[in-house]
Amino acid sequence: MAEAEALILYHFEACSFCAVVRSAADGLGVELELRDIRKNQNYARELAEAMGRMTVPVLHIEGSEGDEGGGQWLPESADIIEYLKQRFR
Ligand SMILES: N[C@@H](CCC(=O)N[C@@H](CS)C(=O)NCC(=O)O)C(=O)O
Repeated sequence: MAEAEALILYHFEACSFCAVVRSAADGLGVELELRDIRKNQNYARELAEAMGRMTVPVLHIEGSEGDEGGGQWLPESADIIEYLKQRFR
């Protein structure tokens, strides 16, 4: 992972799609910063501002190479898992 890169998962505990992503990340040994949108209104606001909707999971890839600010926001559990597998398997 690039030095200043952060992988941030917007999620909430009871969300089954989020659980699948958390479990896949665990299995790959990838540490995600978890932002629970039901426990923290600031996280909910960040997600709404970035995505225009509140569907989780969403992976925010912050500070990646070539990033011109804002990072990349990746929705859809299957796409997030595929991204993690491509990078970390
Ligand atoms: N196809 C999506 C489905 C995600 C989904 O349905 N998430 C639910 C929680 S488990 C959700 O955020 N629902 C609230 C909403 O869409 O506003 C995925 O696989 O990530």
